[in-house]
Amino acid sequence: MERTFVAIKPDGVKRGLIGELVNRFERKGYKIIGMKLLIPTVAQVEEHYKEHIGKPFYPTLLKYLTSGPIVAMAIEGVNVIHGVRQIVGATNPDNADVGTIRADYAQIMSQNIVHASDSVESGNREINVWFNENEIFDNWKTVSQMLIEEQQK
Ligand code: 3AN
Repeated sequence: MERTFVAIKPDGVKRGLIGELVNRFERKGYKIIGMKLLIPTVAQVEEHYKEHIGKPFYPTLLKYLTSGPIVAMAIEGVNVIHGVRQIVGATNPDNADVGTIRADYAQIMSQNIVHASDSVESGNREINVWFNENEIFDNWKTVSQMLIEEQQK
């Protein structure tokens, strides 16, 4: 079981796409173990995107992410890092496969609707940037988990 951090960025929230986007992850059977609406602080964005600080697009990225509320989510599932990135699509919406979130809802890379962690390590690190321990609720079973357990009996 892996964990990933997913954010619906301010453009997704402003366009009224929260339900649509959350649905993409829930219908796969992934488990949302943390979820909140918040306006990111500069410090949170710096911590989250520290590998991008200094890059030419960073000031735009910072302005974009602090421009309004985001939905921060911690999501758990089997191979969830890879699975969620498949659902999300390539960073540049122009290269994203049809049917992915970025192909369906975004036109430009600087407003690409969602973030999803790129590795197990990043997922755990990013969840810690956005959530306190007492904001993670993982002690319940999804239908998919119950089915897997049923098969393993
Ligand atoms: P991803 O979000 O697909 O993991 P990253 O981590 O490489 O992609 O980039 C983080 C965010 O920074 C992207 N979601 C995008 O908003 C922005 N970004 C990355 N590269 C560029 C670029 N070359 N030009 C403009 N924005 C970029």
